[in-house]
Amino acid sequence: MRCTRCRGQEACLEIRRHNAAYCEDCFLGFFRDQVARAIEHDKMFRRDEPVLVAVSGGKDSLALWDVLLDAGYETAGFYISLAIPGYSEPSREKCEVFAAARGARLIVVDLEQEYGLGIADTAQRTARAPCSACGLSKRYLFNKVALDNGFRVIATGHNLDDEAATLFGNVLRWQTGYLGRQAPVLPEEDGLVKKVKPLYRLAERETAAYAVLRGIDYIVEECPMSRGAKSLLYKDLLNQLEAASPGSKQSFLLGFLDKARPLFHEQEEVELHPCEQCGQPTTTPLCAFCRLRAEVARPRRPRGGGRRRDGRGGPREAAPPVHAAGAPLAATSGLAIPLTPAEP
Ligand code: Q46
Ligand code: ZN
Repeated sequence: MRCTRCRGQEACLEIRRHNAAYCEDCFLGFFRDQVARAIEHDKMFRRDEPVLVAVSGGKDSLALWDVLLDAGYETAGFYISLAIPGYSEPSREKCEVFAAARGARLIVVDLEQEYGLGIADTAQRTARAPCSACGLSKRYLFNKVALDNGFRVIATGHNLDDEAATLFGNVLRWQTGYLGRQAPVLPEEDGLVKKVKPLYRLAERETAAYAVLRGIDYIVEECPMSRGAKSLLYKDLLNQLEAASPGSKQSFLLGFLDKARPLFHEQEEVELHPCEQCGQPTTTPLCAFCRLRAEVARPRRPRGGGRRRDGRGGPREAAPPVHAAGAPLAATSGLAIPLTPAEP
């Protein structure tokens, strides 16, 4: 099959939702165009605005950082070490090697060493699922580190598959609050930096193809905590739909953003004020992150529910409600996707 763009070269990747197939050069051009289109169409950031890119060591975030560096944007990478055994070390190394090879700045925060919140340990010490503690910590640190380092925009590598799966999950449970906030751009507001997702028009296999063609060494293994995550099931279901009807994922997501999201977007203003402990914006006296730290620092009760000999004590108290908690559905897949076959 010939490339539908240049008509000269043999195509290496078919993109059925666009009714197109591209050679390597034209595919890279297509990928860059889609990112540029998202940045401009959704007014994500200007040429002169520095962007903090959240990187995990996976294909999506490193592809995003690469495409922005290549386009001449001023960026720094931001990696959070989650202290997940067998996963955090190699993923950090991928980010460090990527940054060093390009002479780019990488900011690293070690959640365990700096905040006492290694994800595996935090999940054990609290009643939380690991992804809940992880999502909460990431949201907090994205904002704090961006502000501390003079960035007003943070970009994440969420792709079309991630966003469609998140949307599917939110629709399945009619999470109207989350539906109102699902967007490729969340604007800056009182103490919160702007959050953008420049890859939301590109499928997961396209970010994998871009990473392979650009020689990016990314971590292929998924985070071990994502095993059994609902988002993976939703991605499978949407992939089946896409195989039978190319373009379904894209029309599901873009149609929602265009026609339905405004219906869920809450008009009511939420009042943010500084957390009494750390100063980050929150709706409660202490922010969720500070409450999580306090919960983890609390001495552990003895095994067996901690019931004392005098009969008092009893089972562990329920965890306090946490502002803006909830695990992100976007457990990124690190599948090494072959370049040639049609979409799954
Ligand atoms: S990194 Fe964190 Fe994901 Fe791992 S612990 Fe869950 S949320 S699965 S994107
Ligand atoms: Zn706080």
